[in-house]
Amino acid sequence: MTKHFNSALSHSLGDLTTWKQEKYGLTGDTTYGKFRIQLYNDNVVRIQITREAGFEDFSYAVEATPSIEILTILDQSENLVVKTPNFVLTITKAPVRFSFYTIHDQLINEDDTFGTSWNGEQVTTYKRIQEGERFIGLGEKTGPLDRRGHGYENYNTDNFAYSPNGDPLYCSFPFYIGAHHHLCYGIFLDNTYKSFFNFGASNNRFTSFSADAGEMNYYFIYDHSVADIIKHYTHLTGRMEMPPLWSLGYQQCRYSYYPDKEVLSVAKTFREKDIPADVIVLDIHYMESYKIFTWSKRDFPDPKKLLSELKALGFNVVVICDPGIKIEEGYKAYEEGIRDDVFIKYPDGSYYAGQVWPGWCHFPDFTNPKARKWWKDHLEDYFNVGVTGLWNDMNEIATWGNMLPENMEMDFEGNKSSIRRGRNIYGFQMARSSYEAAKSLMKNKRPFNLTRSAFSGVQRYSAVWTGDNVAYDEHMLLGVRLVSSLGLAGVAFAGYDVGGFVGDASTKLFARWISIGAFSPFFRGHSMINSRDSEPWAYGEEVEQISRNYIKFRYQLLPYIYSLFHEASETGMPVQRSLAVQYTHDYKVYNGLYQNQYLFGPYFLIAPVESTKDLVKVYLPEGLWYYLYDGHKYTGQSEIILDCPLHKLPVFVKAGAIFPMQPITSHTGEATHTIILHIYAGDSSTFNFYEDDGVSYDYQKGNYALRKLSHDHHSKRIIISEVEGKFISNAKRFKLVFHGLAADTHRIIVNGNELGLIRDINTSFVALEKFDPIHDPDPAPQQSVHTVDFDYVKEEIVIQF
Ligand code: NBV
Repeated sequence: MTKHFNSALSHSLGDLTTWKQEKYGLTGDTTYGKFRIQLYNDNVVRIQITREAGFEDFSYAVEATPSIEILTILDQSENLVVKTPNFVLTITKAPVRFSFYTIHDQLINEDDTFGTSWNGEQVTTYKRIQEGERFIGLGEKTGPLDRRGHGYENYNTDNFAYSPNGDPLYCSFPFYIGAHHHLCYGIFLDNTYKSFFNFGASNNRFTSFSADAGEMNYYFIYDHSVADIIKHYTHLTGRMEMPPLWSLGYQQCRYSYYPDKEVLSVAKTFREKDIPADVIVLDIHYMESYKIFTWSKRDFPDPKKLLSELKALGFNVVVICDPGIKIEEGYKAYEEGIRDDVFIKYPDGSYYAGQVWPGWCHFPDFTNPKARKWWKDHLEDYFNVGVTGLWNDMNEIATWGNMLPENMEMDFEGNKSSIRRGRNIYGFQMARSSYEAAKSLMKNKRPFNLTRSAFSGVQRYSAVWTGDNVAYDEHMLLGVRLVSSLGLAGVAFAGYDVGGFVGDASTKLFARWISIGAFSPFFRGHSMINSRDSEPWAYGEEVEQISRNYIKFRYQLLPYIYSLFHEASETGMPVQRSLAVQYTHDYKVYNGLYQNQYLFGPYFLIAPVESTKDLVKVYLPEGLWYYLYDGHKYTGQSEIILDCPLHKLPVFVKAGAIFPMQPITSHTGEATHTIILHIYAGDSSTFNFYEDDGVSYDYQKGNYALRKLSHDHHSKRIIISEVEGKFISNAKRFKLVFHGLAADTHRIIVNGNELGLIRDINTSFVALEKFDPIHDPDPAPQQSVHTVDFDYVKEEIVIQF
C-alpha cells in the first residue's frame, strides 16, 4: 500500500513490505513506492523505482531486453541477496537500499542513507562516495576528465561559443563510470527528462543522480575493465554500423561555401595542392531562403551537375538539415507537414512556432512515426541529386531566444508525453529519422550522418560533433576531452570543428588543431560566417605543409582506423580512448597536465599541446613507448619533457604494436595495393585487421576480410591469420616495417622462405617519408628500420624474425 506524504519535502522509498520473484528478477513494494530488479546479463542489472501504478517499459535508448532467468535470491532477516556469477546485489529491507559487491565480498557501490528519494516529482538516487573514488563519463560534458567535485545538468541546449566550463551543452549521456580500489562499474540513468549528476560537488559524502520526473530507472554494470563496461553499456544502447570509408577521410566545411563555383574551386584546390580530402560539406546557404529540401536557384542552379563534378574529383557531399520548417503557403514540406499532421503542438492543439533561419517555423515531432515517414519522403530529393551524407543541426531544438515552452506535447509512438520528456531525445530522434531514411533511400550504400544534439544510444544512427567551439587553445584541448568523453559514452564516431568555429584561429593554432584532428575519429575543418578563410592552405606555406603532412599521415593510417571502427561496431570500444580506459587506476592520467592525452586505437598515444608551447610535459603510462618521429624509446610510468615544435605533435607508439597502413592516396576512392604492416619491437600484442568494400552493407552478409595480426615478442614471430570472410582485398603485396630491432641481427623468414633483409636507414619511419621537408630535410634515425615485402596471400602467413 502506497502512503501519501508531503510532496514539498524529500522522502525516500521507505521499508520493504512485500517482494516477489519474477521471471528476470524480482519486484518489491515499499512504504512509499515500489521497485523492480531485472537482470540483463551476468554483469548488468536494471533497477526501477517508482510511485506510479506500473513500471515503464518504453525506451528510445535501450535496445537490449532482460535475459537471465535463473536467479539465486536469498531472503535473509535484514536483506534480500541477489546473486549472479559476477556480482552480488544486496537489498536492505528497512529502509530499502541497494548495494553491489563482488563475488569476493568487496564493496563496489552502495546507496547512501538517503537511498532513492522524491522531492516533488523529482527523483534522486544517492550513492556513498568510496575512498579515492573517481568518476568519468557523461559524454559531451566540459570540465576535467575526473568529474569528482563537479555537478552537471542534462538539458540539451544550443550553447553557442560555450565556455570551457559551460553546461549543459547539446547532448545528454546520463552514463558514468566510477572507479576505486582497483574496481570499476557503470551507472546509466535511462530517463530523458532533465537530469542532474552530482559527483560529490556538495560534499565528500555522496554522489547523486536525479531526473526531474519519471521513473528512477538505472542500469548498474559491473566488470573488470572500463572497456568491458563500455561493451555492456553498448550492448544495452546499441553499436554503430560501419561508416562509409570516405567519411573517415578529411571533410572540409564552412558556413558557407557558395555559390557552386566556389564549392568546385575548393575541391579542385585540394587536388592541385596535393592535400588529401574526401568530403565537401554544404552549410545553410545552399538552400533557397534557408528552406530545407530546397536549393538556391541563384547559387546552386544545378545541384546534380555540381555533385557529379565533385564525384568525378573524388568528393562526397554532405548537406546540413535543420528541423525548422518555414510556415509558408506553397512550400511543399510545410503544406504536406500540415496535411500529415507531423508538427509539434501545444496542449490545445495549436502549432508551436519558433523563429529560426527561414523565419517562423514549425518543428516535426520525430517521436511520431508519421513525421519520420514525411521526413524521409522529403529527404529523397537530396539523394536523387547525389548527396551521400546528412548533417543534423539545431536539433536541441534551437530557436532564436532558445526558450522552448515546456507544455508542448510529443507523440512518443502514440503514448503522448510533454516536451519535458521529449527535449533531450529530440536530436536523437531527428538523427535516427535521417539515418533510417538515408539508409533506405541509398539502397545498399552507407550514408554518413552527423548530429549536434543527442542522447545515449545515438551511436546506432549518427556521428556527433561538439558544436560551436571557439578558436583558442583551451577550447582545442577541451574538444579533445569532449571527444574522449563521448567515446566513454559509446559514441566512437565523434569530432570537433578543426580550427575552431567561432573566431579566427591564429596560424599556429590552426597548425596544432589540424595535427590533433588527424588523430580524431571524425576529422572536419569548419568555421563560422565572416571569419577568416580556414582551409589548410589559408594560413601560409608552413601551415599548409604541416596540414598536408598530417592529413597524409591519416590517409596512410586508414586501414588501422577503419579496423578501429570495426571494433567499435562489434564491441563499442571507442576509437579515441581517454587514458582512463586502459590505465583506469593510474592516478597520473587524471592529473590536469595529462588529462587530455589519449590513445588513438590501442597503439598511438597522442599528447595534445597548446599552439603557444615549444616544450611539453608528457606522461607515458606503463610499458615502452617509441616517439613517432625518430623512434626514440621511453620507458613508461614516467613524465618526460619534450620539444614540441609546431610541425611535431607529440605522438608515441606502443612497443609490441602491429598495425596496417597503406600508401598515400588523395582520397579514399583511390585503391591501393600494398598493406604496410608496422611492427614495434619490445612487447607482444594482437590486432584485428578489418577490410570490406567501404561503401555497402554487404559486410553484414559476410563480405568482409578479417585477419588477426599477432606479434609475439618472445618467440619473435608474427602470424597473419588466414582471411575470415568472403571479401577479396585489393592488396597484392605485404610490406613489413620493423621498428626497434637491432641492425642486421635478424633474418626474416616468411612461410619458411628466407627473405633478404633490407635495411632502410634513410628515414626512421617509412610512412612519414619526407615528413617535414621544411624542418627535417634528412632526419637522423635513432633506430634501425627494416623493411621487407612479399606477395599477399589469403592463407595464414608466419613470419620469423
Ligand atoms: O548552419 C550554420 C551553423 C553551423 O555552421 C554550425 O556548425 C552549427 O553548430 N549553425 C550551428 C547555426 C547557427 C550558427 C550561429
